[in-house]
Amino acid sequence: MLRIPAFRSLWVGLGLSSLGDWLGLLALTAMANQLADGYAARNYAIAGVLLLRVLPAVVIGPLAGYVADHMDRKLTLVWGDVVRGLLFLSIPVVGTLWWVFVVTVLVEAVSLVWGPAKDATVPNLVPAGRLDAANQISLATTYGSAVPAAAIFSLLTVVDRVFPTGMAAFERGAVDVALYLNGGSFLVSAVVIARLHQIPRGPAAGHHDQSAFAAILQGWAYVVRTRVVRGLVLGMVGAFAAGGVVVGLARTFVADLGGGDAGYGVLFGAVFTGMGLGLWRGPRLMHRTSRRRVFGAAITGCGLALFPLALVPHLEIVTALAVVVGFLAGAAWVTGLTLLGLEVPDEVRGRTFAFVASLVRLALALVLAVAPLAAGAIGAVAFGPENAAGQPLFSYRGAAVTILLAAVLMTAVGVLSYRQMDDSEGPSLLTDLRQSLPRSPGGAPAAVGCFIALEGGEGAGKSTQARRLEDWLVSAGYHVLLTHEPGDTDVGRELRRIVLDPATGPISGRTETLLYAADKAEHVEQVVAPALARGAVVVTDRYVDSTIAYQAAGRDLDDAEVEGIARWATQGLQPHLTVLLDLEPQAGLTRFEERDRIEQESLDFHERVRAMFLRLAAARPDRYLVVDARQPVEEIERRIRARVEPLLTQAVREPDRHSPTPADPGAGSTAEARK
Ligand code: Z5A
Repeated sequence: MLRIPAFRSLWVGLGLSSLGDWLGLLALTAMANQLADGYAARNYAIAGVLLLRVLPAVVIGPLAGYVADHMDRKLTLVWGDVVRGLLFLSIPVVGTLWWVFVVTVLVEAVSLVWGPAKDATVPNLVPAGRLDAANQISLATTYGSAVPAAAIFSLLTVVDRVFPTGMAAFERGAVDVALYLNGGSFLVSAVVIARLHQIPRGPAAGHHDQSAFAAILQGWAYVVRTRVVRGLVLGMVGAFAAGGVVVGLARTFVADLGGGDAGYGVLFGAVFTGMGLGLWRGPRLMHRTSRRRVFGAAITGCGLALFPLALVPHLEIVTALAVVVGFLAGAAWVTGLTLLGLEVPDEVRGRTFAFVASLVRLALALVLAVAPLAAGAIGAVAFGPENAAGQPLFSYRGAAVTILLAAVLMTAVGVLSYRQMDDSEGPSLLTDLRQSLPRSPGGAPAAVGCFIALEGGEGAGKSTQARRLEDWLVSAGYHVLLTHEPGDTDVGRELRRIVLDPATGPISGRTETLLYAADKAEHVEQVVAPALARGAVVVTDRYVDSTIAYQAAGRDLDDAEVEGIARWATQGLQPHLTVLLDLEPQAGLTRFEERDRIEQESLDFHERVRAMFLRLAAARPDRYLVVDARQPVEEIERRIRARVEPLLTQAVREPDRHSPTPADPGAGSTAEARK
């Protein structure tokens, strides 16, 4: 997508505006905290900022959509950025709480127009078929920029503390610097967008929003009638409400735990890092569980994680828990959105989305108003036996207690929505989740014998080292089987011909995977397993990692799926050691003149293969030896021997290497050469 220059420019503009937006939110809440006096007032000031961010959408959302549709789009985008930039720059200059509030409302109002104008522009810049991907990138950029914003904000506050003189020119130190940076990022974004000539002039055509009133009525009727959607909406609204409590009270909560603005920034970043991970990996992690179950379970889990978050008075633990809460919230969010898209029929989908969006904002606005009230009213709670200093053992301030209430709300909402939506009558949720967990890459090494695999790209020297290893082992009196993949069985030879002969021509990546898997199945069943059972040392030239590297990374297939197929084919049998001979593809390919089907692939293909080999090795250093294959043959051999030697305890060795054992009758030599 980013190879399309026009989209790339818009994306840069969006990234800068979003970064500025998040930085602004952090700076404004921190500033409100600085400008207000007293615990309750600080809570109100921060909640005021957050409330004013949400409220305009509820009140003027539909109007903003209308304005966006009826103004020149490019002007809207450029001036939207300029106005927001200037507004942010004015905050440190004016420096009063009421101006913070005014700017918050004005910035939000401008953003409400800017957003739809930007969304309407994307289809003009990218081909229709790539619109999905463009929207995904926009979403990831909008929310993902919260993480660098949090990092910048934390860094600024730390610098401010360590070198207070460095920011002496700014009245409120790091907060002012963040606001200037923020204003600047909007202005740069305006320049980037102004130079984009592909944006059509004039107002957007053919885009009409339904009135908020009709949307609410129709959406409401549909939601009330449909059980699943009811559960979904309940879950989303409940989750956002509970999330609003946490976000609204986070600054004072961090202060209660002894943290400052840097701690607040880190906590903020932790939630969004978790959320990003949840959006990205959450659904995949629970891929064997029905989406409806995942949704309810993730919200319940989120609620449960909020309990220790509220109760454990350590900022480090709270930050770690924030990642978990963010992850589960992200997983619930993306699952909820997908479910809305899938479960709600086309003709009411738009209205339902609009309904959920309004309801969520309303809920957010309500809790942002009520949470600080509750926190302020609760003040402090202390109970339990007194310690030596005469203080009660447990003592919590209003923010923690209110977050605890949010935990109760979120857990209850999660359970309720799970019950409304559960569609799997058979296995329990636990069984479902257990089956979804990523399994250890399948199986284990054999109990007898010793299994060594040599892996690496073309020309890395596997065959050379395999032969040398065999010679050394035989001379030491071990039963050795030297074998290779593909093609060391009758069926395998046929399969090898198909997959490697250039005359085969192009075949689908999946077909290729299955052909290699069939070769492996036969290889393990007929050759490897029987030799290991005899106590032999089996040295194989290539094994499962080759499939993950060539078929998954090379052919761009899902690595977990390809690995699953290969592990299934090999009955989970793993090598005791995999020796990876690492060599740049360019160097390896020059070691040959003739090229087979795979060797003919592009350099990029071989680079991906190499990266995957290295990744697999990095994940299990105990089971891998990575050797730089540019070294002399003898040096590589020495390193392999040193690593293999301690692994030979389970292998059968002849007392007198010149006399064959009864288990291997007839063999004058202990080597079984097969290649
Ligand atoms: N493949 C797959 O896609 N999926 C799978 O699951 C499996 C395989 C199992 C099998 O080809 C192809 O199948 C392979 C992956 C794919 N890709 N391709 N193409 P193969 O069995 O015909 O060949 P290979 O496994 O790729 O090995 P190779 O290309 O023959 O290279 P090698 O065994 O690593 O290297 P070598 O034969 O020992 O040495 C090559 C040359 O380099 C030779 O002249 C040596 O003298 C020289 N050499 C060796 N070591 C050195 C050092 N250290 N310095 C300098 N020169 C050296």
